[in-house]
Amino acid sequence: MDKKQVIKHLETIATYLELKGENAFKTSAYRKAAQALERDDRSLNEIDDVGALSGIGKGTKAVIEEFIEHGETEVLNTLAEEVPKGLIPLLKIQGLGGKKLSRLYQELGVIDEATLRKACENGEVAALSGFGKKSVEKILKALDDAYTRPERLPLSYVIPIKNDIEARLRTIPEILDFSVAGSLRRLSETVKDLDFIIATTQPEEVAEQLVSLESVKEVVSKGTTKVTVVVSGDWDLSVDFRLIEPEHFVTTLHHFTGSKDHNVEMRRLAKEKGYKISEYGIHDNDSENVYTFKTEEEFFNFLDLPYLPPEVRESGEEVSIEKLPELVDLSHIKGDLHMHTTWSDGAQSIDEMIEKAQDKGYQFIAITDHSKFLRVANGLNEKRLLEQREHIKKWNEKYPDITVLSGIEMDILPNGQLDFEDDFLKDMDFVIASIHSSFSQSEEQIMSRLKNALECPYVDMIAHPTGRLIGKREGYPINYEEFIDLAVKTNTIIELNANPNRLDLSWHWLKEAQSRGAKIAINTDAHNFTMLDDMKVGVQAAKKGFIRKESVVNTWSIDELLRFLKQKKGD
Ligand code: DGT
Ligand code: CA
Ligand code: CA
Ligand code: ZN
Repeated sequence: MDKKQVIKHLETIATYLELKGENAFKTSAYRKAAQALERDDRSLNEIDDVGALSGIGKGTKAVIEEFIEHGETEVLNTLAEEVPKGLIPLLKIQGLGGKKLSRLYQELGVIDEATLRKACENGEVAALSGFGKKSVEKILKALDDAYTRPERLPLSYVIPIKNDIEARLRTIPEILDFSVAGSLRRLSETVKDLDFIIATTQPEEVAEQLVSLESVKEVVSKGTTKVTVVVSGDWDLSVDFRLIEPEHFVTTLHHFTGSKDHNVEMRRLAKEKGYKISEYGIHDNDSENVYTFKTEEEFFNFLDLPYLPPEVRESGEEVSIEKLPELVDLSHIKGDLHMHTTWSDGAQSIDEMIEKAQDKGYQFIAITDHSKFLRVANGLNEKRLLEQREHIKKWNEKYPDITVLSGIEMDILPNGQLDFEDDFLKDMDFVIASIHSSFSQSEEQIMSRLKNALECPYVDMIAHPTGRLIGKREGYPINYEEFIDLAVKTNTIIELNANPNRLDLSWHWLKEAQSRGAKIAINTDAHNFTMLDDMKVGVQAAKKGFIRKESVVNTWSIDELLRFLKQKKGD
């Protein structure tokens, strides 16, 4: 249980009360309590008595304590029974907050997607004061966007489903080995379906267990070599399981990892050498011999190739690369240069984040909370940032085995101004600049904002350079080449944001950035403990862009990194 979960719970109660049409006084008590927690710099564990915070009264204190102890509360459970279930997903529709939705519910009897559509189409919504024709159009468009399944599902949607399936597969004793394959194993940004390869000598038993997995909604086919099911969730997702005897596992895994283009090139290469590749192994052209392998590495080596990690198996070019350089690997990562704490909108305190980083064996991290412009995230002004710097300084003196950089994720304002003056920035250990506002500006305006940041000698890195959310938001328009070249010229680090929703810059442009001489940092932008683990996905995305170890600044030693940062400032 962390602070964010409590805050979210209180806000949910407020929203439900609002939907129900309760008086504003009651609603705002919960909002105020949530804000009080958000404003406080401590984590949940560090607050002895929540009732002592201004903004939290007796009633809300009791609710908070009940939630911390039981993970649920009587208040919300009761409200959840009173408010129609179909209203809740509608809260996510752009332009419909609790207040507006409450009126649609109270005045027009809207209780779910269908009734909302109907009320939009028959003119009832437009006739409601404060709504009008324009807002009806917007609502209908937003409904279409939210309820139409995209043809390909974003990575962030399928990763938890994959993890869940893997956890189940581990419990089936007849499964001797298994792996995800297909586009997800190659870390494509979006996927059509999931593919798993399973080694077993008892395919009937395994097939039986697969179709009875909890999340399975529909069985498309069930054989002894292949089982296809549809698993439910926000969207339906099809999953192919291939069942194969253990000796053919590696070649089957390679085959169904793809990509198709990679496989075509592999088959061409094998043919040149007098072989034929199939799921079952490598076959001699002029005899009955079939070679099988214990690892994919052996398989590649048999054809005189180095091990090609799944992420690079894409265009087919990878098969003919003369010498594959040492690509960045999770084991190379020595630190994380972008994370948030309870001082802004993170769930854990500075100390807690540092301890977690130590568990990961990191040599260094940067604490980079939001800056004052980002008020919704409780961004830090100069005064609070100075306080934070003091806190971190003391920490470093006490525990010298990990270096904690005093950083900031500073907003680049809509007019291009930076949120802090140079004079203030120059004493920070690590300055990130990023855009969180006015995404609809022209490419020219956006580029001029980025340029201001890049040209500031105290800005060390640009975070999530395009602002995209895979499958959800395109991001603001940037001129990639110009951005990369200016980053190189000014020695500014380009981030690969490892959050699976972002992967920003994308691997394609990272590859270009590396070839133009850019320095890259792979960071999680963690807002809680769990998100620190996104480093794994980030490194996979970097591999996909053929990013070498030395291009990634957080594979360097802390001394090397500090030298680089010092040089950049010009001292
Ligand atoms: P996706 O599902 O569109 O996101 O991308 P993949 O690569 O996962 O494609 P999928 O699921 O159709 O097939 C998995 C891999 O199996 C694919 O990358 C290449 C390999 N493969 C081998 N033989 C065939 C074949 O006959 N058809 C297809 N579609 N794939 C094949
Ligand atoms: Ca697939
Ligand atoms: Ca498939
Ligand atoms: Zn951030």
